[in-house]
Amino acid sequence: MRLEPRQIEAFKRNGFLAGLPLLSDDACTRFQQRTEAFEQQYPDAAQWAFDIKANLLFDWVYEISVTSALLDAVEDLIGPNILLTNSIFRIKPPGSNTHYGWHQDAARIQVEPPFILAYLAISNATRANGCLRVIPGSHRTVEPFRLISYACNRKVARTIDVDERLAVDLILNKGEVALFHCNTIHGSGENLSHRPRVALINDYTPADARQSTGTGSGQLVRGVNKGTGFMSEKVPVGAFTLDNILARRRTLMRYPENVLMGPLESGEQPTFADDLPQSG
Ligand SMILES: O=C(O)CCC(=O)C(=O)O
Repeated sequence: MRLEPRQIEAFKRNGFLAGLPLLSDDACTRFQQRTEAFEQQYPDAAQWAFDIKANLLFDWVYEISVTSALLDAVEDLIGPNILLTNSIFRIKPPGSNTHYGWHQDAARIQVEPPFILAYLAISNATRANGCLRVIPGSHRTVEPFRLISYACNRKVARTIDVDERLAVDLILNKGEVALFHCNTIHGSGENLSHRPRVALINDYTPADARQSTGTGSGQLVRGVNKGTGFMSEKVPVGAFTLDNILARRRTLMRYPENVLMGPLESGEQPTFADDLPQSG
């Protein structure tokens, strides 16, 4: 599915494009069922396995992320050589107070040319369940931020000064996708509804991009990667296998400075959460 010139212009102007019907109902339902089955089977692992680079762990995350209609839209914004550099689950259970303060994803490590994010609405995203909110036009500059502690021993940036009156709610139907620039200020509130809000958020990076700090890595999902900036990652075979967990671990040890984990302090060793499944 190709974007129209007016949609590309709107993205350039506002830093986001919402409401693109790119995923089938079936694909979303299967995805949600697999998510729930994994949470039931591995309740402890879900916290880290659904976080950084889940696309290296689960073949079904990789598969939904390379849906051709979705990649067509991504290609229209960042060009033909595309890396999937991250997938994270963002699930807000009914009534949960999970919320995300205002931030820009490329605040700590800048990426040039910039990457884009795709919010895949696996369930409807509404005001009541804490849909994504964005500040139009905020993608042009990186704003001052502070660091806060986050799950899995991570630190994340939070933008200091945001005029919330400008915020736009990205209300989406199940199967719709919102695309936004890596510097678009965004955040979201609590889930006050009685249903889960389920989303997958993917980063798509031009293969010739470079990071301001460290070396990034990603799976080539379209075109070619000459390896000038981002290193190539393997495609997972199966879901949550030992091979996949070890491959993710090797990647995060070798290229620890990614936009989610941020730059290492001098002498700091990379840390990230994982665990090996217990053998029967
Ligand atoms: O899922 C959301 O509403 C926002 C998530 C987000 O911005 C993040 O994880 O950085």
